Amino acid sequence: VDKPRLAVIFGGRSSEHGVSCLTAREVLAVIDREKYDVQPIGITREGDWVSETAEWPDLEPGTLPEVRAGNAAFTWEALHEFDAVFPLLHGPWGEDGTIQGLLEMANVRYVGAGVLASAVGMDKPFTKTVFSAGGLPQIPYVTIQLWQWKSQHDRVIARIKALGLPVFVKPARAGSSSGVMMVDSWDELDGAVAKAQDFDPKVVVEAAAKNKRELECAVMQQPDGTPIASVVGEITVAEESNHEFYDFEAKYLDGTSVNIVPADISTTLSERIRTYAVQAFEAIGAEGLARVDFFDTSDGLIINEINTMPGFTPFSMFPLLWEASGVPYAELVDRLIQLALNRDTGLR
Ligand code: G1L
Repeated sequence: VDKPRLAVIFGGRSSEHGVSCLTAREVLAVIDREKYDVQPIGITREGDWVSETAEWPDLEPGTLPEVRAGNAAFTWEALHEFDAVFPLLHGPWGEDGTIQGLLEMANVRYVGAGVLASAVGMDKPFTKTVFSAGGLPQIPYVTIQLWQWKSQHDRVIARIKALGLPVFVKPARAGSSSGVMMVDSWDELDGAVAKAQDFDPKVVVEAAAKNKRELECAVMQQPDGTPIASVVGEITVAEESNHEFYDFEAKYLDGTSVNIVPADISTTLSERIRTYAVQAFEAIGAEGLARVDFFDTSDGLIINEINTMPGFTPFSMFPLLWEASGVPYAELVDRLIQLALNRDTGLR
């Protein structure tokens, strides 16, 4: 019997290139080669596609996995030869859905969310619109299109000031935290918006949640398609970090955060989060997996975002949450591959 042929695609032009390579190494290390024929495919920082050997990254201990630019070029036409693709990358501008669109065009099944859910999940204002329609509780916010900032400046400023200080200013579609600023005096607003606009002409300004705890929940589809929620985890700032009130920097900018799994919260709160996480998954039409992030604030529980391409090393929150829910990393990877292989696309 032929084994299913599986491609793992990693690297890419985004700032997450290195993270993607590290993640691919971990995923490739746990895929059962008795069960699947595995082809690693790298994308260089310049955007060139290369076939890697089945043994990639095949490294000296202590060196970092990299895409080997000198290898044979991989051409998109070859994608349809695979039974499933594991796309471990973000679009170059964080505008996701692009790799999924390419895989749709190639008529190949893949792990994770489709074009629409991937793109919605990457776009903060659009996610908020969909979450509102799904009845999920959110923090007040204002979306600024570049043209509004230029031609309706005063009106936009009035709406932002109604949020109250402090506010967070964020590019609408930057995958990571680049271009994100906290504003605690209105004089800083113009500068912060200009900075966010360098990353994306569309910007969101959000009210800052008070006394917040950041809680995360993982969702994965069962073989029958039902999405189920993991235990809940918390992200906290490491004790030794000397950030005073810029917890934000510690958590998002220099990685001094700590994952606590499961979070020390009440069963009531945990159950509400797990229910909302599945609702959020359904609201955006996600497939396969997603991580859903919440803030528990003095004004109540708020949903922050959904990530259809979450951190995925064995030490990232999504795998840790499943590990604590009884699904170890290798099994998680296998379940996601099986979901992709069995996906009923209706078209093929
Ligand atoms: F394919 C999945 F499962 F949908 C998937 C795709 C991408 C899961 C996780 C990721 N994550 C990443 O690619 C990254 C966080 C390593 C960014 Cl490059």
